[in-house]
Amino acid sequence: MGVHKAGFVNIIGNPNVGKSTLMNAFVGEKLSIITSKAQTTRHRILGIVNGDDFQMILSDTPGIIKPAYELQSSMMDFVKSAFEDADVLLYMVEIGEKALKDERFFERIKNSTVPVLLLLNKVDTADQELLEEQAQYWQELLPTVELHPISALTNFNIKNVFERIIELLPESPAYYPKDQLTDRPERFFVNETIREKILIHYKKEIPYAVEIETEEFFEDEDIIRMRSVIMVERDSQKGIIIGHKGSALKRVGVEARKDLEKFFGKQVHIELYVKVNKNWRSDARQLKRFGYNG
Ligand SMILES: Nc1nc2c(ncn2[C@@H]2O[C@H](COP(=O)(O)OP(=O)(O)OP(=O)(O)O)[C@@H](O)[C@H]2O)c(=O)[nH]1
Ligand SMILES: [Mg+2]
Repeated sequence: MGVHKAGFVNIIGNPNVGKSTLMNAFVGEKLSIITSKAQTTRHRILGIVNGDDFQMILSDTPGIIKPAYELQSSMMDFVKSAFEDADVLLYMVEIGEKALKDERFFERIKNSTVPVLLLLNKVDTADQELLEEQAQYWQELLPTVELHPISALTNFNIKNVFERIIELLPESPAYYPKDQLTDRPERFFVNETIREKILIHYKKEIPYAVEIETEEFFEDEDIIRMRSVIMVERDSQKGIIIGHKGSALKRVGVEARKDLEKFFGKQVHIELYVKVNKNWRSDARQLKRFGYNG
């Protein structure tokens, strides 16, 4: 019998650098939604990769920002918790970026007592000269940290980083059953899939004012029936979400259904409706109900 390794591998970094793309690449499933907009991820989401002699428990986290309202503070609490229980930290930056938006987080990375891998992402967008310049910049800022250029999108260098993480994992029995992929229930993925479509199709503040709650989730033999409510903060936002004769909302429903059918491997029926929930983003009680309690 060889040794068994297991541990928490937490991905942190600025918004939009590719944290969720990396987690999905490692897990091989679309656990985290991905869009071109910042603040796509709002929660800490576990993605578990199991092998015979290892269990890698990845955490995807929200991008680091200076919080302006209660929801964002809760998002940053998820990031803080990811510092606290990490066995390995993956600090992700992207080509062209200059240091972390929040100095205190950056100091924590610098002074980390657990191994940190600095992942320079999106190298598919850089030529050799830019890549070398960026690598040098980061290596000077964080001289003790191991740097790996990667592309989470094209899988460049992903396998090497994966193997390096396994080397760094502590000797430990598994924390979760070996067939478990995530800590999140099915409804969470329904909510997130709908939110992804809203991030993609609506402009400006709308996606940030939206929260989803799946009220019903019934699994039959050959179909899953679900009903979800899209909450917005104001009446005017409700109209925008629904669109002319319901066309905008319908598009969200159709696209979410397609993704969820892939995710669950089953036919899906989804009913969507929109409700105004005034200022939910700043209401501690509401936030708690929606699972933002850090
Ligand atoms: N060219 C390129 N684009 C990438 C790469 N990795 C991610 N992206 C793109 O970058 C954007 C953001 O990706 P996400 O994975 O959502 O980034 P994130 O860090 O999780 O973002 P937040 O959750 O908002 O903090 C998406 O449009 C991705 O397709 C990469 O290696 N190369
Ligand atoms: Mg994300």
